[in-house]
Amino acid sequence: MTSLADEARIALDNLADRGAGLFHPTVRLGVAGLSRAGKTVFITSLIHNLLHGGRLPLFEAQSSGRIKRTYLEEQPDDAVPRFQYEEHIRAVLEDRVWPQSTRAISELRLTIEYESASGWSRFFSPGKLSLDIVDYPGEWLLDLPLIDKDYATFSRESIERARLPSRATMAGPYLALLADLDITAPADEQTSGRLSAAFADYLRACRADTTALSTLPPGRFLMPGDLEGSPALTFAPLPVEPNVDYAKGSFAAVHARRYEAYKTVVVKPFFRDHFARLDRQILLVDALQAINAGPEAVRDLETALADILACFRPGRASWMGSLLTRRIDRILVAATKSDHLHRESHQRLENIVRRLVDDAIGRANFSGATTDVVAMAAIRATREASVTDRGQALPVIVGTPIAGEEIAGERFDGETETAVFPGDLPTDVSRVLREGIVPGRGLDPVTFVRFRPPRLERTAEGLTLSLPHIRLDRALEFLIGDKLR
Ligand SMILES: Nc1nc2c(ncn2[C@@H]2O[C@H](COP(=O)(O)OP(=O)(O)OP(=O)(O)O)[C@@H](O)[C@H]2O)c(=O)[nH]1
Ligand SMILES: [Mg+2]
Repeated sequence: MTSLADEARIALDNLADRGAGLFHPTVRLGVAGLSRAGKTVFITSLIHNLLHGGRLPLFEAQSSGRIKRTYLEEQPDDAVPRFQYEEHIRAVLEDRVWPQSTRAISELRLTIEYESASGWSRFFSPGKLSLDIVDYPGEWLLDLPLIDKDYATFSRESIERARLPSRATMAGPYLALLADLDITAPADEQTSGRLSAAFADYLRACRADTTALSTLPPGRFLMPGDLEGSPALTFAPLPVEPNVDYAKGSFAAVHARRYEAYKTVVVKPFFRDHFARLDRQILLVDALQAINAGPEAVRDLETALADILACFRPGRASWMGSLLTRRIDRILVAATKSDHLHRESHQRLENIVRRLVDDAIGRANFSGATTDVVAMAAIRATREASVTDRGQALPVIVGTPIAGEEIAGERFDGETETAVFPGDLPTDVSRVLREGIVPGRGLDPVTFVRFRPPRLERTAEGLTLSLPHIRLDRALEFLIGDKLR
């Protein structure tokens, strides 16, 4: 029933989108990425660079001077809050702090007026393209793969993962509760609450910086929003058998029902209202953090990315597939924060991420969609330099580490600029996947300190220059360049 209604609604939405599109072409750009991957920063920098004519040599429409005007417009969806661009950009430019982690969905429309590249189209009228961009908490993305998964499968996978060596300690309290539980006994709310809380605590522990694990559904357990404490969030994976009818009111039956409710009230609306209407997709990946945390984190990231990519082009037979009347025709996978590396390592980072998503892209049958991989930094917080050590020139990056960050026992105050030797990424990609980067073997972890956003230089006339970036222009050209011809 829900599904039929959903389909009708999507079809209508898409018709409305299309109808409007005839007069006024729009591109709905999905910005996906696990939490902290850099979505909000990417959107903020993209808007700023387009609004202020940033340095974007590889973005042809801009570099050739064909863009006449760029402005923010009222967004098309009344029920979605506006992306707080002004607030985010003020934080970055004036306070030099990064935007807060995102707690809810928001949207913005950016309109570009341009002159067509071909003389014939120019004859008619100047072109106009609206770009609708949606931002949301990265945790929610982890939920999409649940849509086509029943409770028994979700439980089996979650429990297997919780027992992995890297996770078993963090999952200890949850696994101990499971060991004492008779899943066929009548469910009581206290026990259910304890199970669900122990499971959520374990997911939160997995996400800490040092472990940096990625595969952590359900996403709302990490970022509950206004659903905190509701029954749809009060469940946990239990060791249920597939295809068994458990007695009504038993733990197994109650938790299975709540899992289904979670999918219906949380996951499906998110997919329906957002993902089913996208034209283009950028998937941001913070591979450096995973590489620094070790091979387990890298493999975990690989699994999470494969699950996510599969949702971009689901098969027609699935619930998700049945909703899609539009198809994403371009997917860019972007390794973010490459400003933590010296230029020499960018290609290696790109290769590593390409390797991570290659299988998934092959499997997901993206025929008809163009895919690409790029190493990027939406906001470049560092610049490159070299220092001479015993007659040898070493490449370094220079930036202002965030107050409290440490390298080799030295604590930074948030004001002092520092040169950091960024370390090398290995050329052998399979080695990263197998062993990670092992300290003390010539492959030191990429020294990982977080830097403050850059201080913007001013021209002699007092104008602030646009936000520096790495290959944001290449990303833009891939994502919307063809729509501005
Ligand atoms: N140096 C550098 N750091 C970045 C860049 N992009 C993101 N970061 C860092 O990564 C953090 C997370 O970026 P966000 O854009 O907030 O990430 P998000 O994907 O929106 O995260 P959620 O909202 O939690 O899902 C920031 O606070 C910065 O510390 C970048 O281009 N360069
Ligand atoms: Mg965000």
